[in-house]
Amino acid sequence: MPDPLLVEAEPYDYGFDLASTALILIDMQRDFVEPGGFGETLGNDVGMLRRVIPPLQEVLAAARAAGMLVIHTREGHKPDLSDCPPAKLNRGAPSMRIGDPGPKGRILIRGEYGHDLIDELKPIDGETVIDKPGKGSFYNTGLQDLLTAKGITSLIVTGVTTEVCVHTTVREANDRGYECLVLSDCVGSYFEEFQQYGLQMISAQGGIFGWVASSKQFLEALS
Ligand code: C5J
Repeated sequence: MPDPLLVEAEPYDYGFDLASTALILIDMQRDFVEPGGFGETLGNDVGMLRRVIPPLQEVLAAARAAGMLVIHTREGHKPDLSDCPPAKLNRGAPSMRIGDPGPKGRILIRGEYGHDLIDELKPIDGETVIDKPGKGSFYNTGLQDLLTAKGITSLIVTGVTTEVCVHTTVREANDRGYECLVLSDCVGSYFEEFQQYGLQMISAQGGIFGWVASSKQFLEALS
């Protein structure tokens, strides 16, 4: 067994090997990072999330070059909304609800233009796209079976938003025994303070949910 690669991280170095580690990109969808989608209907400035795109492009290219398993997720629902609980549908006071017609198609509905992944981070052949109805990537999806089949025990976590789908996924993964490294500049929030506290919550208390490092620190370990 080769020595693990080491990333300088909080709260301490994160060790991983390429064969048992996957890069996961959470919900880099037009509905969250472009105007006219779900994120904006909730009153958010989607520009806040776009800053993750350049570092995430670099990480994605490096992970592909290293032969790592790459997984993308998309949050969204069936056109008949049968997988969207009323509690989710009716929550808050958005200008448009899930399923309503928007400038990029029906909000957060599978098959619609806005639901799809942004052009800058499109999957390539062989990469899995997990469609998820919830905030977490494990709930009601085939993610765990896929990771088990591929022998994956560690996850490099990126995507949006830090305190919602990224956090929920990291918590779900941590409870299932996966070792998660969250890349601080490759996850984004509409709220600056949630970004800071969201990251601190992961690595605090000796790494209660996992580790946090920058994309630069991760790329240094890969090189
Ligand atoms: C949200 C997500 N924020 N992908 N979804 O509703 O974080």
